[in-house]
Formats: sequence, C-alpha cells, structure tokens
Amino acid sequence: MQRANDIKTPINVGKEITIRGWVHRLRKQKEKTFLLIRDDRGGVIQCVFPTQQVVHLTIESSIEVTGILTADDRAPEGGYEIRGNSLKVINIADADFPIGEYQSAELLLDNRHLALRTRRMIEIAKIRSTILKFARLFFIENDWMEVTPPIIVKGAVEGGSTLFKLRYFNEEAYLSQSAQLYLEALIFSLGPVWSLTPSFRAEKSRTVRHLAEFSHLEAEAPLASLEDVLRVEERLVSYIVHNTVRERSDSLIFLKRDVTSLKDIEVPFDRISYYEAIDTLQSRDFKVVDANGDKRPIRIGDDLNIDSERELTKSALTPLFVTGYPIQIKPFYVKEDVQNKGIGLSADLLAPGGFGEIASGGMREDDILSIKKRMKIEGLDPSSYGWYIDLRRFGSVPHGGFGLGIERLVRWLVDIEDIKDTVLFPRTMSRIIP
Ligand code: AMO
Repeated sequence: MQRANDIKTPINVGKEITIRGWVHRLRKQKEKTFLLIRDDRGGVIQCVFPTQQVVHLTIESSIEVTGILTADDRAPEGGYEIRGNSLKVINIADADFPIGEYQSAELLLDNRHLALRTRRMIEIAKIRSTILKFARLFFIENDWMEVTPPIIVKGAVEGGSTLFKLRYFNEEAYLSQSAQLYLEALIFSLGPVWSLTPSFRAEKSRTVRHLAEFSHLEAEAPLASLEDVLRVEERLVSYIVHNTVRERSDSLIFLKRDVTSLKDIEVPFDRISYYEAIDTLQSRDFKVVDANGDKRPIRIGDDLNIDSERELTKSALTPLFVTGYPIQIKPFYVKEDVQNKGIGLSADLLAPGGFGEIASGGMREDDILSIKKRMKIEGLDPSSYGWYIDLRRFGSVPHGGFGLGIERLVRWLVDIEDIKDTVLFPRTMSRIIP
C-alpha cells in the first residue's frame, strides 16, 4: 500500500492510485466534496469525489480510495490530487471527533490519544523517533554497549523528595530516578555502556520542562576523565542535532522551526565555570526567589534553576557547559576536584535560546571513604547502598558519565515551550490519563 508522499510525483500523474487512510479534513460543496486523506505516517493528499458518493463520510472515518492522480496547482500539500472513482469504507467515525483546527491546550491534553493524529504531534513524534535513532547509531558507531538496567530499585539517586514509592511484594521500592548507579556497576566488565530507560521524578512543581516520567539516555565509562565525558556528550548532541536536522527537514519546516542556528552548532561547545556564571548573572542584576518568597540577588552557593539558566542562555547560539559547581549543591556521587577543594568534577549542559539544562554529568566519587562521607552529609544511609559501595572496594577506577533528557533535547531542537508536547503521553503531577 502506497503512502501519500510517495504517490505525489509527476510519474504517477494520469495513473490509477489506491490509498488507505483517515479523513483528515472534509469540505463538502454542492457538487463536489474535497477530502484530505491522512495516511498512517501523517502524509496527506487531497481527494475529490462527487458529493452524493461521500455524504455519509465523517472526520476520522477510515477509508480506501481509488482514483486517478492529477496535478492541480490549487490542490493543497504539493499540487496533486486524486480524482476519486471508488471508495471503500473501513469504519465510519462518530460525528463528534473532539479535535478541530483550533483547540485549547487542555482539550488537546485531555484527548491526547486522539490529538496524536494532528499533524503537529505527528511531526514532533517523527523528530523524536529520529533523535532516538541517531542517539543509538552514535553509540553503535563509537563501540559503546547498550544495556538494560532495572526500573524498580531500592535506592534514591537524585534525592528523596522526588521518589515514587511502590509496594514490592512485602517491602518498599521505588521507580528509578536514574540508571546511573547500575551503569557504574557495569563498566567493570562491559566497558563504556549506555542505556535508554524511563526515569521517574515525583516533581511537585509545574514547570514547562519537568515531567514525572521522562526518557533518560545515560552513559558511563571506566578510566575516563571529565574532559573525556564532556567530549562524548558534545559529540553525541552535535551528531544527533545535525543528522536530525538533515533527515527531518520537512518536519522541521512544517513546524516552522528556523534551523539556521542548529546547523551552525560545532564542537567543542563553550564552557564556563559556575563562578563565571554567577558573575555574569550578578552583572545583569539577576534575582532569585528565596524560601520566604522574597527576591534577592543571586549569590555563590545558589544552584542554577530554570530562570537563571534561561538568563544565561537566552542569547547564546550554541550549547554551553557549566562546570565546577560547589560540591555541596551536587549529589553525593559527584567527585570532588582534589586540586580545587570544594569544587565538584561535574558539568551541566545548557541548550541555547533560553532552553537551559538538557544533560548533566561528570566524574563519580571512586574513593570508598569519601563516598561514605558524602552519603552521611547528604543524610543517606551507606548501609542501603552496600552494593554501590562494593564497586569502590573491588578494583575501583576513575569513571564518569552523563544523563541526557530526551524530552529536553526535543524541546530545544523543535523549539517547543511546553515539554508535555515533546512526549506522546505526558505524565505530570496533574496528568496520568490518557
Ligand atoms: P539529572 O537529575 O540532572 O541528573 O537528570 C539528567 C537529565 O535528565 C533530564 N531530566 C528531566 N527531564 C524531564 N523531566 C524531569 N523531571 C527531569 N529531570 C531530569 C534533564 C537532566 O539534565 N544521574 C544524573 C546524571 C549524571 O550525572 O549522569 C541525573 O539523573 O535533561
């Protein structure tokens, strides 16, 4: 069975064509009815029938149409249309399909199972799939091994406040926040490894860049330095961006994404230290909201958040690494820089154009005493992390890695404000259906 975009070529003009799909738009006139048929990959083609032959059709009815392909400049979507001869109905849709041309964001989210048939969502889904394809290809080409870590776990990685608890037979367990600790266990026998798993965060805040479930691409390598980790991260991001922009140019044009700046992205990405970032923000009189809800100037020791990252990257054209955060604002596993006490050997990768953090990573604390000390400071019980600590007992090596949020990458690459639109079935504090 052919698809709309394969049909629309000069060689097919005058030939009999058959296409199966769904009625995407329907314009009934007295004599003629114009159908826009959508195939199963979101391609569309106009089809014209005498009105009395299609009076019973409704939006989203599934049909098979046979007719002669003609070239007509007036036809939308490329100037070709099918002059319909025969029509087979597969299913007549109820007449109350809830999604029309202009709908509120809430209605689209409530009906996401149907909104995925809108062309915007179809093109975003295609780009997302291409991003995943090139991520996988990058790791295959560079000889990293794909692994499948568990999703049901016993320990927190990214802090207790965003853990989803679940009952696991007779004990308590959690949905994984990050596969990192498991990837760390694998580098001793499998070398550089990577995984793509759902990660879960019980995010209480409603922001345009947080989901409760997201696709997490994570990588970890033994005997690596921070510079090695950042190099892999930037090469991966640049490879995905360039190949996706090339392969999905039609989708990006449809979504009106100006790709000029994406095409200019080159490695190495810019790097600034956390201290330089705070300096820049202070020079712009940037304020943060403190625990009492009062505004005050940003200062050393404040973590960067959605607003400060937006400020830092709003006029940047290429991604930016922020390195060397104070160790106390980083998780327990971040290695301290021995040359520079108090500073963590980690980096966040911020996307340009105000999008902010898309990945974070760095060196892991590989010394057994230091990691136990860091756990205690963070209020974690080292006895709950027995197996993780074992990795420091048996042949510990310097190692590092990173985690990249696929939805954050899609958000930047397509230029979408709300992260919910980068995922097929978003999960947030207020949304679990559909
Ligand atoms: P972090 O918590 O920064 O680090 O997560 C890594 C990346 O995952 C994405 N991300 C999210 N995306 C959508 N919704 C969320 N709620 C969400 N939370 C995180 C972001 C972020 O940069 N283990 C470490 C990484 C490492 O050091 O390897 C970790 O999970 O793109």
